[in-house]
Amino acid sequence: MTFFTQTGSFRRREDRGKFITLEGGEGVGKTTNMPFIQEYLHYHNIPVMVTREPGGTKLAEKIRDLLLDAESESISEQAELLLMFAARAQHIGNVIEPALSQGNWVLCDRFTDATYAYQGGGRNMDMGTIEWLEDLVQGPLRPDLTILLDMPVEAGMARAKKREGKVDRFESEKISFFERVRQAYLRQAERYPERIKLIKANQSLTEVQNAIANVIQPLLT
Ligand code: T5A
Repeated sequence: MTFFTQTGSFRRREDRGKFITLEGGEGVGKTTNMPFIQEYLHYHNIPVMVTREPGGTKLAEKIRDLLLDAESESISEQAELLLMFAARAQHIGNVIEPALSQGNWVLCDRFTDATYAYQGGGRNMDMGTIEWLEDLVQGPLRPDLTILLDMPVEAGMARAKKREGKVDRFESEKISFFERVRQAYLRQAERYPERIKLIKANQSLTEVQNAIANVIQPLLT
């Protein structure tokens, strides 16, 4: 996935921008749909900054490299969790909050729901600890909208495998890990039905993108 953080050449708005996150398991189509959402917002004359987690700043991208490196020394679950939130703290302070407060919208490929899914679900870590870190690092910041792309794990992994490139540290986990990730995402969606909108990812790209446009549309008014 190519990392890019960019703002459109639009007039700044007086209001605070909206924060949209895109979530889902491996190969569900997050990276594929980011440019579509960006263009959809541009079409509606909305200045948008596109970013990702872990990552989004120079330091956070270095943390990402450490976390995804399949050949690194074994990383403890606690270290993994804390590195995710360390990267997030940098990202929020240096990129997300400044953009939102200047009236830009922020579109982020994964955010804290991924921590609930991968560290909470996949690694079976304590959800209360994740909540505590979420409050510590984010304060009141939560996405205005989270688009959760969902499909059966094996189908998503088959899609992901078709892509070129090395398998990262997470992608080398067992299928049972990704089943737990998926279930944790679905529980998050049940817990926050107003914020998290579930979209079936195993439909044609056009159908997925129509569904995405439908869930973004109410934010535009
Ligand atoms: N992580 C992250 C944590 O553990 N905790 C955290 O808190 C955070 C923030 C990051 C890793 O870090 C972990 C989770 C991740 O393992 P990543 O690169 O952000 O890694 O995430 P990946 O899941 O690895 O991203 P992928 O690139 O694998 O999946 P995508 O982006 O969902 O899938 P995409 O868009 O590349 O699509 C896969 C293939 O499917 C095709 C595409 O063309 C592509 O070939 N495709 C479709 N084909 C048919 N029909 C459709 N509708 C299609 N949509 C896409």
